[in-house]
Amino acid sequence: MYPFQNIEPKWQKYWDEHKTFRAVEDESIPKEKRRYVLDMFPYPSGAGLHVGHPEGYTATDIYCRFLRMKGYNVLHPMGYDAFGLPAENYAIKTGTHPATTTNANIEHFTQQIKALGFSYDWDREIRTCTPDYYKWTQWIFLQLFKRGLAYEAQTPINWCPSCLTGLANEEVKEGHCDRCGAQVTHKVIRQWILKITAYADRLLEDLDGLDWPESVKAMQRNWIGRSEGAEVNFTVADKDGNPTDQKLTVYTTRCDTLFGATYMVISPEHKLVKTLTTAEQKEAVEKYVAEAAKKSDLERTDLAKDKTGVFSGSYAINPVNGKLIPIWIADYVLISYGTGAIMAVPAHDTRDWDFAKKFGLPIIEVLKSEVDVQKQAWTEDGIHVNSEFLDGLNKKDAIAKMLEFLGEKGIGKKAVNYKLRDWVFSRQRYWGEPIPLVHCPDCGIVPIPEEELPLELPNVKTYQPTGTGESPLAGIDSWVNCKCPKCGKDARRETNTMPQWAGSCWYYLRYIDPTNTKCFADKAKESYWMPVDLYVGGAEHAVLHLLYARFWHKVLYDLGVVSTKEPFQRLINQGMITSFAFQRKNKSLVAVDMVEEKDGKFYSTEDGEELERVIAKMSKSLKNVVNPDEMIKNYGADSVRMYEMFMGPLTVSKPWNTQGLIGVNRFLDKIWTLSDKPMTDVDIKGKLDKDLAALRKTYAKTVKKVTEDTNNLDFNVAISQMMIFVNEASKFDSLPREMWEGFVLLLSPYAPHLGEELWEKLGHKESCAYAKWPEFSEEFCKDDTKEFPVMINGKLRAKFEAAANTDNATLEAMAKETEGFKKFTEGKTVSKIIVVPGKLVNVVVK
Ligand code: ANZ
Ligand code: ZN
Repeated sequence: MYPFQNIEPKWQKYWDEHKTFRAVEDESIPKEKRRYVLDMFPYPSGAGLHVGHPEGYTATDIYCRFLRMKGYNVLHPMGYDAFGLPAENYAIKTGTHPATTTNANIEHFTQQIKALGFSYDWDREIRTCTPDYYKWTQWIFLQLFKRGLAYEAQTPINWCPSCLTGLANEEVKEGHCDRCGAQVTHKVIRQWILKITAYADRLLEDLDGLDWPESVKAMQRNWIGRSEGAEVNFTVADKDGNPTDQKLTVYTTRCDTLFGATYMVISPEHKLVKTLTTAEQKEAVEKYVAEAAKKSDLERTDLAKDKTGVFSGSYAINPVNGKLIPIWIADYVLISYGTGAIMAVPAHDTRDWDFAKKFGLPIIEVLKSEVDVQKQAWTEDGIHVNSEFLDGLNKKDAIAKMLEFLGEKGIGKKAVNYKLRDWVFSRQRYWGEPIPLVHCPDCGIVPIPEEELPLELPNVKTYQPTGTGESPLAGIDSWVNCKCPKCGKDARRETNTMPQWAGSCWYYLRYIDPTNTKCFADKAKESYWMPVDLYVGGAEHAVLHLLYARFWHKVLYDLGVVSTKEPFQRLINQGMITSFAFQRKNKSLVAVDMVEEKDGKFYSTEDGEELERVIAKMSKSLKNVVNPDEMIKNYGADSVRMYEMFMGPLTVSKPWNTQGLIGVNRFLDKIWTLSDKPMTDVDIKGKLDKDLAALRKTYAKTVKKVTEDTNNLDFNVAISQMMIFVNEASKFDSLPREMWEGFVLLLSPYAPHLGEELWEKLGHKESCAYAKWPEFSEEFCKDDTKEFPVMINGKLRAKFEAAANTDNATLEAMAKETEGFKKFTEGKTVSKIIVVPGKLVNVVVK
């Protein structure tokens, strides 16, 4: 076994001491020869590195090493997303300061990451929880505040009763806390909110220019959810059916169905609920409103849920036909979308139809339907009917005509709505960036002067959230009580902190200039490197981090402090690394330590049931979590790196199989053995004997393929090609030195420790990190071809070109395709074709 235990630490030390991968802003290198390659930085959890981390990190590392050897100036940094709840929850349990836990975890992570030999510029390491970093997170917040993009509001927000904190919409998955799984409730508390909706259109439009997976772009588009429709004002009627001054405005995407609007619905939170409720309905309405408040949005909008509602007692006038239509209150209409009120068209909307059926409201067909709308809703397109001036028109024309009608009457206009909500940005927790604002009884909310940043997180005695909507910081009087920066009178600090997303919204900018004390990044350096050319990370960040970071970046762009509209030009999502588990007939999974293998079959050690091996997520309970440390210890970092790249294409999900890792380790062993062969000084571009010429061809193909595949991030394919070369080279007693050097360089981004060691063994005094990437004439890739004569009855009648080693059947077929063959056999019978392999084709005709 090759001595990776010695080689790997040796080169890691070398790179560290020589700062081999330090990136310098060398102005003589033109923009097109610079690359910024970014990894999603990890949250330093107590569990340490997962095998999923090195997957993306190895991919970018290979790519960066390749680029450097191709003469690019490469920025490739690493850091830690270090604020977050786990450290704080641990602090609650043990009293250990979150900073202590976080720093210990970071030490562990760093040691693990360094053991994999990644070519990061460690001088640029950042941690989002250090004051010199979050000083700038706070600074950016103040810029948002000063531009009116951060505002305070008492709003019902998603509240996790277990984490005791407010959550952003993005942190709620199907009504549950994304972090702990508890059912999310609503709570009205004072919040800081960022106006991401002000950027909705730009966040949408600029997606088009990004080289991102279509799936991620689609998720962002859906999340932003731009909807084009109309706002229509209905006049509320008095009890005699006469118009009043009161207006009710609805949002609809189908104003063309107005003739089919048979009732209206307002949300239970709508501000007109009180006004519209008549004395007779008061009791029922109040009861209903109280019930609705207890439900989550999910429960309320679930299509399958039984519709509930209550009549307000009031009517509105349908503007197109003057008919009186009842106004209902129902919780399937959300206050947070559109105007919180709708016109219901039960014939053509499923929710409205369910509701109308339940409460006996009229259903009027206005789109020619292929079903009986009294029996079910028709929600597809149809020509307009029962709609007077719209009859016979299609959807597009009818909408246009209706908009014209509404415009003329001054009762409606085009409107755009978004699903995207403003970002609830404050957290009632300790371990985050303090929000740098002061509440002054006279001056209101006053930002802390920028030169006083960072506003440092004070030490607290207890980390327990108060649960009242105040963070643990609220308990430290000495910190909370302060002087107003504007008038100097007694004031109080804001005690909410920022969410974990804040630090990761702009970390890629800090890497550019991590120690700058004057600004978050020097402008010249920023434009030297930005935008990020390649960003690799997990697919789970499609709408959270990747949307927030784009938003902040655009704000910074508007401030003129960054030079690009978008932060991440190209994005790649790595596939998930899964594992195996074992399944019983009843589909329940058995932990791997309860399984024994006999003759390739698997059995439960408990009861002997035969089990099926299936692919499953790694989980503690299935005991199938792969520990990267153990793998590095047993097989070496180069093997782990190369195996993770060899498992399959970068972007697909694939199961870990230690047997595969062992195979890759043997491959590296074989390379080590090869390096002991005598190296000759043959000129590999000159004339070679047959065997060496064949090896040269494989080498030429290997240079070509590994170059292309590495550039395209098709690492598994590149590794296969290296394996082909090594197999062939192993058959030789000696190797041309030039060829071996070239191969070592091709290998070095993949197995950098072994690469460096073999490079040194070849007599080089310097690291191969910046050695010139091998090139080799494509001429030599070609298979040797030769000319095959076609003899017909002993006479030369045709010739064709084919590879020398072409098989007989192919040669015969090719001979038959020649003009000469066709001409001289026409009208005759071919009685025999004899192929002399590698020489000629003989044809006998009669
Ligand atoms: C009449 C109508 C007729 C509608 C029809 C649909 C089909 P998107 O595309 O998602 O924007 N709506 C409006 N505000 C709502 C709210 N706050 N809560 C629940 N539903 C609301 O959906 C817009 C449509 O959803 C609107 O168009 C409205 O119903 C409903 F055949 O108006 B429509
Ligand atoms: Zn003041």
